[in-house]
Amino acid sequence: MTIRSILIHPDPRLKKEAEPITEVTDAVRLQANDMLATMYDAPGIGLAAPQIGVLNRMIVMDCVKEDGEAARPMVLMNPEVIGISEELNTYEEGCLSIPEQYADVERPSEVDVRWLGLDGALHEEHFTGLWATCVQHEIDHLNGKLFIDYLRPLKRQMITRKMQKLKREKARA
Ligand code: K1U
Ligand code: ZN
Repeated sequence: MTIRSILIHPDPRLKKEAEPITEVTDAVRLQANDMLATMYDAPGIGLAAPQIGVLNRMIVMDCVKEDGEAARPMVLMNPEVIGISEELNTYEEGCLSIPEQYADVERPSEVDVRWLGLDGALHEEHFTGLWATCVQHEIDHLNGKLFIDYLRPLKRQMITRKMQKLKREKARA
């Protein structure tokens, strides 16, 4: 298992639409293990393939936060939202590609999602709470969308400038 580096915004690879995965190969299984290891190491509750510079439609998640509750690592390929609740929920989101920046984002509070699993079968699940927020945030990554794209242009610009500065400082170090 390899911890992959996470791209920091702004990066053109974070703005691209990712390609569907057509077959569950050894390379795909390796990518899933690397992504889970990278997410837990960060630490984060989700990660999408474009964030490690791989432009395919794989996301991983584990939103179990309670101490003592069993972890639930999930790998979703080609995930599709097939139903949304009318009710909305606001959550202060963060992003591993936009470190230390947080903002309120409003999204449907519950979603139904269909995806291809590592077992080669199609799965469907109804997500609520943090899982619903996280799966929508990760699917956005597959479509080149970041949580800051929901913010007012001025706030988005401010965060982008902070990230440009952070990247310049990291490059110098
Ligand atoms: O996609 C990502 O960048 C990962 C991101 C997922 C996410 C967070 C919040 C709302 C929606 C989606 C993160 O995991 S940021 C880190 C984070 O939220 C966290 C880290 C450690 C413990 C608990 C949460
Ligand atoms: Zn993110």
